[in-house]
Amino acid sequence: MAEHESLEFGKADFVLLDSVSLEEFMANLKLRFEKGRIYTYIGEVVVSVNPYRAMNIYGRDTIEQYKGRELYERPPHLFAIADAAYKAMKRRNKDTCIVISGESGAGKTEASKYIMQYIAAITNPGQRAEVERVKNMLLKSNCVLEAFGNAKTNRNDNSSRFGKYMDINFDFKGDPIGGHINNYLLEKVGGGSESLLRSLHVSKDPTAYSYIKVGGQVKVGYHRSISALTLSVADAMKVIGFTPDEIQTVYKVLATILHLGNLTFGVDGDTTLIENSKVVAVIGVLLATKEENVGKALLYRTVATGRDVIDKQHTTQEASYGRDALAKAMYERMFCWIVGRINDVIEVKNYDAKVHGKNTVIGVLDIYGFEIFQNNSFEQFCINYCNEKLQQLFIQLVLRQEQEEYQREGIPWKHIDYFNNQIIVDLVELQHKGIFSVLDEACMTVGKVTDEVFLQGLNSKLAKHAHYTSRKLSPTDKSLEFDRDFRIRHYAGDVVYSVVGFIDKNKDTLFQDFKRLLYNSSNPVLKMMWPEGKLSITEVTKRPLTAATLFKNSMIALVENLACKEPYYVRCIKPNDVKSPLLFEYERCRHQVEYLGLLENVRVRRAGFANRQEYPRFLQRYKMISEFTWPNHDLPSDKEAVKRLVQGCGFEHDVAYGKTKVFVRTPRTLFCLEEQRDEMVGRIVLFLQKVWRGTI
Ligand code: AD9
Ligand code: MG
Repeated sequence: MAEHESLEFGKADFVLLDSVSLEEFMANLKLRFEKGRIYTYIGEVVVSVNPYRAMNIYGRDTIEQYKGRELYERPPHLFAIADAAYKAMKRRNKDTCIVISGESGAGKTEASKYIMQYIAAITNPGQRAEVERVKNMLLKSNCVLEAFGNAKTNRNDNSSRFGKYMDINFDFKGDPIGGHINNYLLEKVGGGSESLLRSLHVSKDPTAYSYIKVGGQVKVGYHRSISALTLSVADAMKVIGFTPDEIQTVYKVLATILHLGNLTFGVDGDTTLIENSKVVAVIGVLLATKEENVGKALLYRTVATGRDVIDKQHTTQEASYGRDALAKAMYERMFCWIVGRINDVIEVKNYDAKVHGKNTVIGVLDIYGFEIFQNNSFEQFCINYCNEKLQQLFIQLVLRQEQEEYQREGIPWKHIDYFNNQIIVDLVELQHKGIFSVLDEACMTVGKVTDEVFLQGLNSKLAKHAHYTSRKLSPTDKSLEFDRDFRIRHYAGDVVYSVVGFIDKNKDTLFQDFKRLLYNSSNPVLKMMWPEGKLSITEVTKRPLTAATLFKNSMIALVENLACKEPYYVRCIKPNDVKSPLLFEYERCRHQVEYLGLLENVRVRRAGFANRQEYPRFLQRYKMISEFTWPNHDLPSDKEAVKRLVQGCGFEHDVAYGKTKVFVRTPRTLFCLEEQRDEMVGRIVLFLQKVWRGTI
């Protein structure tokens, strides 16, 4: 029996469940996980459970099994979805995207890597050198971005601290010719790693740097899994085309950041001063700028008052704040610069659409998953908002796509309801009333604004919102602190956010003096990272957009971009919190199944049709099981021939005939067809062998 029908491994498609209940769904998910079947379909959606162990299912032989096949012909796999996206792109000239979602540690990044590997493996059969080069760049760029953009959190040892959307462009032959990466919000606070230091050769003693405290909480994290600049990453950078100077500059930026963390400030009378001036000298050398300029930027701020420009001295507190902001900004800027350089190298070149036809795209989205920490701040708020947006897109597209196809093909359809999370998306992003707007407003307020003022703003604007609360609005709720916390009821669960730091993180608070300092460096690479340092103090008038607004705009653009592509989904589930390959924590998994809306997904799918295929394709695959169609039919159309075939098998009740496609309601029918086909193919082969041997 084919594996997809074997009861031992459960149902390969949740649509096949005898009845759609949470219990049945969970029982199937658990059984399959325990049997090492980590992938299961809901129609064309792949549900994946993180196995937390190496699986022997990604090799060359497996790739060969999935190449060019239809989804239901093989056991569920990421490769099948990658192949489906690729086929849609190649056969139908469609731009497609693969959206990978799930909470932190659920396996999104791993999935995105397997998908990329699959696409790389099945393309360029002609071994064209230029295509090989592009493929190599795309794969290598992943490794570099991960080195700088991932970090250990308490949820995931290799957590993506940035969101990544990567477009891969294909030529008319279906071979990759380039790509483009968009990155979203690099989180600037993290844990600590010793390996950074080793790789930087700055000091063998990690405790020598206050930004990195081994095993402890860190103020500012640059460590990423910064074994980052280990040789393999530097190598990958070299292959991508980073020059030795550029790589050196990256080292220097990282070293600067570490040294900055060690700077301490003190006072002498009215004067703020740097206590360890040797460090300033080191930073001066690293940044290729004068030591006194570094010192001045750290201690003073240039302000324009009317026509005068004066140097205003920082308090020690302001100076420490500036120092930390500089360190964070340098890391972020470097990361964006790296992405930009990679894009320069991988962008499509020399492709003339007039000659070669439109180039098509597969986008792969791997973004930070929904997360709840002990202390949730602005970063978690943005990350979780992003997940709300993607959930909204899923709702719209899964429904829209189904409905549109039935309409096009002239097949009747009944509507199924989802929990619609639009209300939460609005709570965050709505103009004037949304949380981002309230935050921006607080940041515009003249004078000293505090995070508490922001919280008061929220309380007054959102008092009646069903998904928002705070201690003021709900005085008996002891889990919320006065003047500090608010709680959002997200689609994926409740999260308490602390407002501490929201205002600072939202403003672009890097003093202009630092931008000028870096722009005036005699290291041209560093200078390039800070173009706005060119502006003199009197020229800087415009307030930069806030982090919230930038993030919101980038999310809206992302969703618009995804919405115009044909989407494929991977829904990742994290089976336990202890990274165990054996443990299926029932409650934890049930919660994810619920908030991901997987059950509704099954219902929509069952109400509709599990499979649809164009008539000629259907015939080509199954014609051998009917005497009317084998080896050829003499009916007026392929549609008529398919009707005869289906009648002959007794499946009419399960099938509808659209204009260009036949729709099969349940996967079981499809599996039956597959089995009959297997049997016939077997018989035909046997027959041919006999003919060959002369025994017939
Ligand atoms: V986060 O939102 O970036 O924090 P992800 O990306 O969802 O998260 P990731 O892909 O990094 O999670 O997976 C976490 C860990 O699970 C990996 O480091 C692997 O150790 C493990 N994992 C995930 N998927 C697989 C797999 N298919 N096979 C084996 C896996 N191990
Ligand atoms: Mg990740």
